[in-house]
Amino acid sequence: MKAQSSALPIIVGILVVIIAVGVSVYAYYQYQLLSAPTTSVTTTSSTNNIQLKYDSSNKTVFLTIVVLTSGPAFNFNGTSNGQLVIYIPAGWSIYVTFINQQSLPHNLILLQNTTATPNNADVSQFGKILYIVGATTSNYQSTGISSGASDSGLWGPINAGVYMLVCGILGHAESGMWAVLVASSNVSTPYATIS
Ligand SMILES: [Cu+2]
Repeated sequence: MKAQSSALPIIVGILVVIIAVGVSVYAYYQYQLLSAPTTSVTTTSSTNNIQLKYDSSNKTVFLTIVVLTSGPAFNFNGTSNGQLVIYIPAGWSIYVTFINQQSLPHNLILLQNTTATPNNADVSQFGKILYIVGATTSNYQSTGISSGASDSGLWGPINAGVYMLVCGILGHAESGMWAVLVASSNVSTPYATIS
């Protein structure tokens, strides 16, 4: 009995350390995934914000969206259901790099959405498709990039508004594969948040 009672705090301590390390690695990985090389780097005032790389002279934000094998099945950078919100200055463009690490194909669409959340298997039923990476306007419902592949595109300039980033393959956005993009004149430095 004595050996058991003295071992318990050690086991609990080890578990706490393992969980803390795991959370830290996960947070750092998400930050890295949202970062891409560019000519200018700057900081934002809030420590909770994720800094994005951008080139202010070209009014371009560099965004890397990765479909991970960990986390929610239908995810962008490990997030789902609008958890990821990206803020850019109105009138700027996005150079997006889309990477799929899953065996299931996926694509990435900038949608001028008309509903707060996806409510149809076909993304064109709740918004207007503005830009696509990994598919075309005629095959986005079934076509994407395959495992390990990446594709990129320059989207914009993007007018002030609130948009959705979605996967266009039937049912994927409805299953959680969507994020939010806000273009606003109130934003001077691009950043992102994950709730
Ligand atoms: Cu998908």
